Amino acid sequence: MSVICIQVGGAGNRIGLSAWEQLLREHEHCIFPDKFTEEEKRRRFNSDYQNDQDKDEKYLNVFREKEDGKFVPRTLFIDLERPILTISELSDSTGENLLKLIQDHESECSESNSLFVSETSSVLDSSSYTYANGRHSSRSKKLLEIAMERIRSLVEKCESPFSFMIVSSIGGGLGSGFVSLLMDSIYTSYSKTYKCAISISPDFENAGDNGPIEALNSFLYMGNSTNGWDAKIFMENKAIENLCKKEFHYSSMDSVNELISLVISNVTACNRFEGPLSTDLQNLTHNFPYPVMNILYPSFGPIHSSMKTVPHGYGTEMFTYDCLASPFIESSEGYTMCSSLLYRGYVEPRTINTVVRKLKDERALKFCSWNPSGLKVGAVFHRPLYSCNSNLLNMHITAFMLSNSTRLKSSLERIKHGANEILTMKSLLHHFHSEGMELDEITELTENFESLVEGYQELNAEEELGPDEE
Ligand SMILES: Nc1nc2c(ncn2[C@@H]2O[C@H](COP(=O)(O)OP(=O)(O)OP(=O)(O)O)[C@@H](O)[C@H]2O)c(=O)[nH]1
Ligand SMILES: [Mg+2]
Repeated sequence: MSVICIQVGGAGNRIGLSAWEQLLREHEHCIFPDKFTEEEKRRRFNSDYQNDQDKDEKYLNVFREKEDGKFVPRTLFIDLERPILTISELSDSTGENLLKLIQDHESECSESNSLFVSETSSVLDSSSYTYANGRHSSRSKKLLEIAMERIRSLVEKCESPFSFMIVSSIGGGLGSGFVSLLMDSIYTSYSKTYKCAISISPDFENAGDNGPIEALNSFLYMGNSTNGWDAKIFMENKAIENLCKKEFHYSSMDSVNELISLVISNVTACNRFEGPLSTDLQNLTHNFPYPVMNILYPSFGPIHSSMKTVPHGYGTEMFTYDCLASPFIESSEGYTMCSSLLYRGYVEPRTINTVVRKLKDERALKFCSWNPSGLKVGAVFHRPLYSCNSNLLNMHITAFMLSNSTRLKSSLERIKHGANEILTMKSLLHHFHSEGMELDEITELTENFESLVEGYQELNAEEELGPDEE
């Protein structure tokens, strides 16, 4: 199944670029076969583990081959202004190859095939800033019109069934308001297609004066979560920063974006690679006991500094426990409703079964009592590959997990707490109203958010009280 990945807003575009660099690195030998010797291919791409790897065409689910034999990512970059393409401090030659791929495409394609959607005509202000503006301004409506046309064109170029993925930071006006408008529009036009949003919650507690608005934007965006999209993969900048600080002893936007790009690499891995336990994006993110509570947080491991060497005797079990110990939301206790675990690299299914049994026996995942076996497992042959400038140590196996857990209640409570300051200030709500947002809409989104957070709180409370046994 092809994946059309749409990045929105400043953060969305930066993360998107980092993610596409990651995807290109993992398929570079197929896109630029002449640049690699057979030996390099074997070393970099684990081809020992897969027969006829060059003939594997699953990468065409994310890269499209054009009539002239060149490749282009199946993607759109949406922002009010066309982003300036720069590679991050952690990039290597793959980053440069990605820019060249994109620039070549842009110089040759017609406007209707451009990967960039922007609307710079009428208004001077280059920021939408609030959910209300991002969703309701005339500029956003124009942007939506162009975006939907381009999406149609991307869809027409999918030879196989396809799915949508949207990436944005939900603290920005565009990343929250415009994205919710776009999600509604995509839902209306492609109701049966699988759709998943990757939503990055900003660290609004440390965002200074913007903090309360960013929290309110996130609140309203999450309140729109009953919009028919199949799953929201949710993570917090602060938690990811802390993971960087813990292992690399520093954190930067690039290092945070690198870890987020690994989420995108992992959720699409089954659509791009073969494996001994095959599954796909839809299967990994689609077993919610309560359809409205369809939020998943990622965990990934091992996150080891490239300054280290691979610890001796490191096995599948340790990779798995490393993954569990590195959630991309601020950690708290909770009960898991359902989760999916994905191994990358060469792992024997027998070993996976042993580890999964151990996880269950040790109750390492603390499942809700009514769904003690809510774990799906997948495995693909190819591990993620890191840039030579990366902070991350290349490992021969990685583990990635998506979980829907009552742990998410703390994240939602944080957003609610941050947004409350404005929700109780009439003057600021009036400001949202003046940007085109009806008070009824604010009330509806508030109620949706409240019932979402209450859902997680109630399930957590029930488990704490109940006969908590598997
Ligand atoms: N992870 C990550 N977060 C970022 C990045 N840049 C900004 N952010 C966070 O995301 C929030 C939203 O910023 P943007 O993505 O620039 O906002 P936008 O979606 O473009 O929306 P407007 O500019 O308000 O129209 C910021 O407050 C930051 O907390 C980035 O590169 N990576
Ligand atoms: Mg912006």
